[in-house]
Amino acid sequence: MVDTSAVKGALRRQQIETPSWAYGNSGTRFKVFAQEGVPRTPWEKIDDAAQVHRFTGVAPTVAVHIPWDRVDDYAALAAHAEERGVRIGAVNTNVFQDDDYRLGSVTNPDPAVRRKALGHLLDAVDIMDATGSRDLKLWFSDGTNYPGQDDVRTRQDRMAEALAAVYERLGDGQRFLLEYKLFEPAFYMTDLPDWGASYAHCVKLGPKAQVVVDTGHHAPGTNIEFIVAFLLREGRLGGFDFNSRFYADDDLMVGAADPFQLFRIMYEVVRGGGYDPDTGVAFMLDQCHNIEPKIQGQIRSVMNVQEATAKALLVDGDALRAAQEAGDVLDANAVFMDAYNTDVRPLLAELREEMGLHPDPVAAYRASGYFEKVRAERTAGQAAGWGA
Ligand code: PSV
Ligand code: MN
Ligand code: MN
Repeated sequence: MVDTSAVKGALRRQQIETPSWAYGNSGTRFKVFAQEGVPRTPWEKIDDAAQVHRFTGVAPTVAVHIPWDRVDDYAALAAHAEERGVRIGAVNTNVFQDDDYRLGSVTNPDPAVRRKALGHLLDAVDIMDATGSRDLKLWFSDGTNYPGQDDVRTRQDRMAEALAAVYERLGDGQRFLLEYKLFEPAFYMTDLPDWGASYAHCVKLGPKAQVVVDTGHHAPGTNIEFIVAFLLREGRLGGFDFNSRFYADDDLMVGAADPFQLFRIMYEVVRGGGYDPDTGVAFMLDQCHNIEPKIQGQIRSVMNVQEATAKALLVDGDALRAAQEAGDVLDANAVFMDAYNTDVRPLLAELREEMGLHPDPVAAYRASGYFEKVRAERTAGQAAGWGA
């Protein structure tokens, strides 16, 4: 039997990080449907992120993305976050937007471009110093479109050199999370295409280099929970970028496409100790809300992660082990599925009330009038030319 008060205790201390870029106008490369009332500045993105925490109680940090969230004074931005009841989380780098990066950033054949990209990564660590962030998130769009376009091995050498320089620069209590992605924007070969490549670079460098698993960055059918179990066992799972995919890197709301997969992932996290206090596994969202309201989309996503976590915590470990050791395939599977099939929404509603929150965060947010208020302010500002 699973002790539900222990489950509630574990859920109470959950921390899910939301991304600043989810609050602004962003979307697919075909069309961004601009929404009224979205934040005009990094300060306003933090204001919106604070609402997600206010109504869920489990989203106390917000990731920033440089230069999208460039400000003059990052310590002031961190202070603004604290004032709103949240903190700045991971600093995300951006070496994929400038024309200079046509042939790559840190793996570019041109040493001047490589220096520029590395300079940006090192500047991002300065920002971490100012914000007090622990994590630097590194995602590279680097790769090639055509066989023979560039030398695969040499590009690995360039990648290793850049990562070593960033690693060197990390201070105490700082680490980098190295992301991988199968394809896009590079279509023939990506320089960090899978967890194995990220992992190998991290292992060479040391414990401050960790792998981040973006759930949208794998080939269809990939067993992501195996990757999670493996990385945790090796002490190299730095965290997640959660989102859903139906086809490619869709960046849809986590738990929308495949809630069962999310449950299986969270089960391996719990099983591997990744949910223990101070484990260092960062639970981040990396999503875009192109057609749905953004703050509500984030609240819904946070709730989806909570539901999957609750189900994972409800797996009866003793019963599961007993069935596994007895080689009872069907019983073992039944124990697992029992947890997945449990409706955890009443438990979460109860937990929220115990935390002093409304049991239905989406309804409470809608009733709060926050969005109507900021939409009026932000639209008036835009009309008067006071925008960012
Ligand atoms: C691009 O694929 C991407 O979605 C990566 O997952 C990054 O984490 C994110 O953009 C933000 O840079
Ligand atoms: Mn990501
Ligand atoms: Mn992505």
